[in-house]
Order: sequence, then C-alpha cells, then structure tokens
Amino acid sequence: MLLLLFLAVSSLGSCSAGSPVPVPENDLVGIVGGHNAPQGKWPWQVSLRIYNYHWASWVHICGGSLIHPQWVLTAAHCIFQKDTDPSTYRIHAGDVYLYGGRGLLNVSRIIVHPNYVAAHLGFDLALLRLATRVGAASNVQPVTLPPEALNFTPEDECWLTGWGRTSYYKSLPPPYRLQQVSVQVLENAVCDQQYRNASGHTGDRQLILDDMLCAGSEGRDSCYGDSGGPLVCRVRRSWRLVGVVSWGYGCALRDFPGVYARVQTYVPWILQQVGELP
Ligand code: 4AZ
Repeated sequence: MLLLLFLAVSSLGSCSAGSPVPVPENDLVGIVGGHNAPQGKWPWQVSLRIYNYHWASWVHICGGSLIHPQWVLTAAHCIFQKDTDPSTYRIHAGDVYLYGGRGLLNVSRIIVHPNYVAAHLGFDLALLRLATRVGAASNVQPVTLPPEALNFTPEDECWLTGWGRTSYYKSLPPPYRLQQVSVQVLENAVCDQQYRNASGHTGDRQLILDDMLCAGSEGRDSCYGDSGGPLVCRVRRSWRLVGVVSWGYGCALRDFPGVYARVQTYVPWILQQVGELP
C-alpha cells in the first residue's frame, strides 16, 4: 500500500512531494545506465535523510550537493513543507556507500525557494544550512556554481550521480554504491518539442520552462531517489553544478530526457541566501 502510494506520487513526476509517507528503505534507493562511482570523485554528493519509525533509521529520500562548507543545495520537492522543522532532516556526506559512513550531519535551517509550487512549474530548489561546517577532506568538498554567463553545448562533458533507482522498476541494490553516468545536455527548445510530440500535448504552454534544463538519453538518466542531486559539467577543467535533479516522465525513456533545475538561473538567489561563497 505504501509502495503503491509512493508509486502513485512518483508517477506524477517528483518522488517525495506531498506528505512524509514512510517508505521501505529499499524502495527509495538510480541512476539508469550508470556504473559504480570511485570513492572521492564526486565529493559534493550528499544524501538527504528523514527518520523512518518503521525501520528505526534515517533513510535516504533525495540527493543534494555541498555548495559551501555549511550549505547543501537540493530540490524543493524533497522538502515536505516550506516550514518543515530542520531537525527532521539529516545529511550524509563523504561516502560512496549510502549506509556505510557513520556520522550524520544536522540541519539548522531550510530555505525552500519562495516561488516553488511543484517540480514541473519550476523553482525546484531548496537550501539546507548545516549545523556545523564540514571539515575539508578529500572526500567532502563543495562544488562550484556556474558563472552566470555560460552556455552549455552537447559537447560538454556532464555527469549525473546518485543512489536512486537503476530502472523505473528497480531500486539500487545493497551495498548501495553511488552511481555515475555521463549524459548530454539538450537545448530547451529541442527538449520541449520532444516532450510535446511524445506526450501528445497540444496547448501552447511551454513544458520545459526557461529555468529548467534537459539532459540524458534513452538508457541514461536520473530516476526516483536521485532528485535533488547534482548534474555537473566540466568547464575548463573544473566541475560546475549545472543542474539539480527535478522531474521527468519515467526514467531513461526515448524522447523523455530528465529535467533539471537550471542552477545558473538561481545563482543570484543562492548567493543572496548564503552570502558570498568562498
Ligand atoms: C523523481 O521524481 C524523478 N528521469 C527524478 C528524475 C527523473 C524523473 C523523476 C528523470 O525523483
């Protein structure tokens, strides 16, 4: 029943929106088409947890990225209510194994983008302030935000990482090792047209809004449980956080690329909340 409810919610587009329904751990934890990530390669990747009374443990609900020693960027739809008590969340950082590390970090503040309503309407970003700064270690490091003037092309090298499902029907199996897959970024107009054609949508309304970005192809995509996590591209030898996993129709289907919050659009808002980044 809970799984059905989860599937019902997730088939609408975004995994964990709505009420905080406890879901068995196995059903929450894919990158589709991915491979095991090497330890330390993606040191900004974190896992967002909520407490599950049935499992008596803090279970993974979403990914996220460290953008500062004390701030994590994730998707707004990973936060159940705009005024959620930050103490109901924990962050796990610094390990490729989802339940392998020891320490969980406390969250002291949650800022959901004030214009957020639902993932497919945009503004799908939230900031989490950690109660304490994370120490600089080789396996825990913030990722750089993109400069405001940066154009991505299908030639850029971009990667997705996460502990989400490995297919629409299959959770990532134990030992829950972080997955990585390289993906191509598509132009918004191309992505919008693909979604329209494939879904038979006829109205004029844009489906892929300007604050979104599409990436992925048949067999290479993010999936449920990857939400909030990073899409990074290598720009002049440094990785930039270009997208936050947000929504999509199914996972890794032809003509339905994954849709991401376009981080570039929100750099001014992020800096305003966090103060200048180091
Ligand atoms: C989700 O709801 C979700 N295939 C994540 C990624 C995609 C679709 C949905 C993209 O967590």
